[in-house]
Amino acid sequence: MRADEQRLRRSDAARPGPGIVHLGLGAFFRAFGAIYVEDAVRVSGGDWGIIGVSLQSPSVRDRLAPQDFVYTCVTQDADGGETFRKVEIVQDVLVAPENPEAVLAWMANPAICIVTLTVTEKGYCHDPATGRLNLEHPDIVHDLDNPLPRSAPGFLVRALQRRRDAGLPPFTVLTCDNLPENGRLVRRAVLDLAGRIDPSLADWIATEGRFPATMVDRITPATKPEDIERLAQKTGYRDEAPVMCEPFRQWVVEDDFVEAYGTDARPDLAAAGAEMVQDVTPYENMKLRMLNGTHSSLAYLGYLAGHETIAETVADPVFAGFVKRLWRQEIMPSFAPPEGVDLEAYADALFRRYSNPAIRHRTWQIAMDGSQKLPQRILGTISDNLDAGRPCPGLMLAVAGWMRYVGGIDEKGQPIEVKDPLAAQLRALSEAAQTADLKVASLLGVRDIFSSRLAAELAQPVSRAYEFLSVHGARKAVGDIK
Ligand code: CS2
Repeated sequence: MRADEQRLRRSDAARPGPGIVHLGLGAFFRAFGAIYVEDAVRVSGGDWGIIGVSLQSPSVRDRLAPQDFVYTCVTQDADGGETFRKVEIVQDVLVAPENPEAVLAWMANPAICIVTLTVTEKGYCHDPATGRLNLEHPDIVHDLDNPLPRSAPGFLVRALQRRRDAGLPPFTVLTCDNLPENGRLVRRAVLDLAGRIDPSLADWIATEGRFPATMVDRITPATKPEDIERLAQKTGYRDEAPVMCEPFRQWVVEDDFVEAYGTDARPDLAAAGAEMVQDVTPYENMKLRMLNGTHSSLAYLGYLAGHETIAETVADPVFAGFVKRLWRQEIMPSFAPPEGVDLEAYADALFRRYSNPAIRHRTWQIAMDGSQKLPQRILGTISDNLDAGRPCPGLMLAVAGWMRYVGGIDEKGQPIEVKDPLAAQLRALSEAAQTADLKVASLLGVRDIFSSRLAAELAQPVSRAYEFLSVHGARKAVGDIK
């Protein structure tokens, strides 16, 4: 840190009291949910300060604490313009493994009315193929017998238990993760766990608890060290925890919050631009399939073709044509859009967002955790296309691309650092099989990802795509999809 550099400091503005605990304080929520909540408070007031919780690592807390939990949200336009916003809504950050009791105490605090989550797809400890809680997950096994939990479902259940025992209403559980019917999924996980700890607690949560579904959208690549240095040079102050994001943001929220708090159950999110609706499903399908489904398809095939970022991938005319065809031929026909939404315009806007050269969103980052992402992003669309008798060679190629990727060797024979809860199992399955057909059959046998019905229907087309990928490479395979 240069001697003349000032550390980012909190302003003298009045701090709203805490009203929200957020589990999983990563870059996305700090560029997204925190912005909406701060805007809602600016317009309509309310004690909606955020207590952040990291469930794994102390790094975010260690970066934010010296600057009193204030940080910069850097919005990056496609034409190179940037805006810097100082965000002050986060009031504290706890590290759960260091002090789970402190986390539970905040979640059981009467001032807290909402617990939001961005714990990624794997953080719900559920079985992706069924949506039910994985009772063999090591953190769930621990949390069943320990009042001081490790998992997100564990913290939700134990905190709700304390609130029930103290005669307090529950908090609203507001998930902000990219999962279909995310509210119902986290409710199911909480009830599955609570039911095994105390059935009367599960009944209370089922009756009094609220788990609204939401659709969240803002492209927020991981912050890199060079981002921190460049920001310091541009602004003259040092921020060790900035977040980088695109200008676009969209939050669609099921308006179903704990009734005991009445009109004070939530911040005025609509005043901040969120859409409060009765049913998020059409918005979820649109976003998970049109954005996340093509994100993952481009991530695996783009990475194999040697493209480092999404912007570089869609700058390649072969991939540009591929993704535009994916939207129109294989994804848009598979679901009913939200009322009044023009899917052609939505797809065009997505392409412009992907093309933003300022957003250095790595294919490797999006490729993470594919075993937890594929079902809702790609396999659901394939299933619906198969039911409708609609060919979907592009999505089959995307699945083959994922299979090549988890094999751990790229097209130049270099190792791929595969980040996935099932990485070791997937690589072992791939290595143990000698032919394309056998590799595909082995990976299709992972029931956490592929149902037996889908595995049977994917075997032939995915094997063919995998074979072509192995011989001709990703760029030619993508170019041949018509
Ligand atoms: C991305 C998402 O990393 C990924 O899996 O597909 O984080 C994506 O950037 C967001 O859902 C965009 O809203």
